[in-house]
Amino acid sequence: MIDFYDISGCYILRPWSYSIWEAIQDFLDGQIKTLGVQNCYFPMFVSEARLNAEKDHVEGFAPEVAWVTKSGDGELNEPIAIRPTSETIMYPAFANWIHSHRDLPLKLNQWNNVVRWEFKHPTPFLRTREFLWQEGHTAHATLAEADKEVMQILGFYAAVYEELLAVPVIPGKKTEKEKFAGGHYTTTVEAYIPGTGRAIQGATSHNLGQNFGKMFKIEFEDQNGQKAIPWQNSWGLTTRTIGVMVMVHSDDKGLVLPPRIAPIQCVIVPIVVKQSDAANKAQADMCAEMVAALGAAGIRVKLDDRTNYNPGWKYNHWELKGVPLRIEVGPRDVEARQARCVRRDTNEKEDVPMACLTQKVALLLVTMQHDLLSKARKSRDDNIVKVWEWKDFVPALQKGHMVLTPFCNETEFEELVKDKSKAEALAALGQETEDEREATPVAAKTLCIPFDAPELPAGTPCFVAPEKPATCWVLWGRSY
Ligand code: 87F
Repeated sequence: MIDFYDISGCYILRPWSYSIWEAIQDFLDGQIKTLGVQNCYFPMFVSEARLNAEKDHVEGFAPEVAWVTKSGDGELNEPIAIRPTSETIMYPAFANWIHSHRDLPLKLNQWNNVVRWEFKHPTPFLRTREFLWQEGHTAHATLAEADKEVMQILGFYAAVYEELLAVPVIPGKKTEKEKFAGGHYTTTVEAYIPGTGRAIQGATSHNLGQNFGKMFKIEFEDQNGQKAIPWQNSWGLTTRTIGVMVMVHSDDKGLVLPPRIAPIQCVIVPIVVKQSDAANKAQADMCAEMVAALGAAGIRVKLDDRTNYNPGWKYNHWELKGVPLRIEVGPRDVEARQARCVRRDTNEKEDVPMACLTQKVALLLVTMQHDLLSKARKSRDDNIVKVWEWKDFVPALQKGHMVLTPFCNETEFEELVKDKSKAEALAALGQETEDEREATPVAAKTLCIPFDAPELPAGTPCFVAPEKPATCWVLWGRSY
């Protein structure tokens, strides 16, 4: 999937992971185009003046911005930043392009790379200093239209996770503390990693309000001839998706790839023995017949007929890579015109007659896709607990759970929960402090206010400030 590189936080994406990214791109690109979004490309460099044009937005992020200060031996007249995101790069152009309500909606997207010079411990896919993503930026005449798009995009992101990657997600709204500071509100899809008991933000879709419009003087004349400021959205999904998928499905033998995303869905391994030339030919012919039939049915199939590796080595190799199905073809299988199919996720084996191989493989792939999602959903759901009182909160986190609580939804108390949960967890570990570069902090964060939350009975107290009434259910967790 990846290889290491001599700059901390940067990784090489090898073809096996890059082709997964291409499949995600194909899917999502098709979805956003149904909304009329167009792809484009803006420069990766941004001047200091532009980057700082919207203060709220850069504040807090400033330490992560990487700068180019030299060319060759000479200093540049002005340092140039490398994009961490493209709001400040794109919106001055929006101001030039938007004059009338007829210029709206404007819906642009870029598939590009961005750089965020983080100091927390890097992790392949999950936290890298350069990453690939798409960033969508749209402008609308009305708030209602912008609101609608925010949710449509969030639905596409949920579909990338659930339908392609077989990873269940929880859609919701970020609290004021966790939202994108430059915007109006932020929606998110949150995933859960059973192996570590941690949550992870999957992708975000923001309603930016009119904030950027004001800062960048984006104005249009509405249908009544009045000057108005458009309502903007921005939304992004990154190569982190691949990391989440790996963490959710893999086992001790290696990757387990959901069939829809697997670069190779089915590998055929002939079991070679000492036999007559005629028998060898019959075996090779049957393998070729299988490749042709499966390929014709649109199944991504590979024949591993390398002679310099034995079958056991090949089984291992393809298991490590996560190929969903292995088809073994031994001499007796050739005589019986059948083949042995082995599922990567369950190791279930089944002898399938040639006559129905294509149908059976297609069915197994669909079944496996479905089973991976169900299994992940069950372990996710088994790890969400409701907590009503503070005393049960940190113990639930310690067990690797995500915690749903009634909450007053005030930033002050969100900060209190963060501090208190950290202090209690460190005390339980017998530790005084935590390294601030820790990739996996012990404090609890709000993940989201789930859109699909249980009913909150009137008068329910806030779990951390019981003197206050709760206003919503909030999902908390230790996160990446
Ligand atoms: C790091 C440095 C400078 C995140 C940063 O979520 C600025 C930023 O604005 C920054 N890290 N952000 C927020 C990005 C918001 C938004 N941009 C478009 C997205 C999705 C895609």
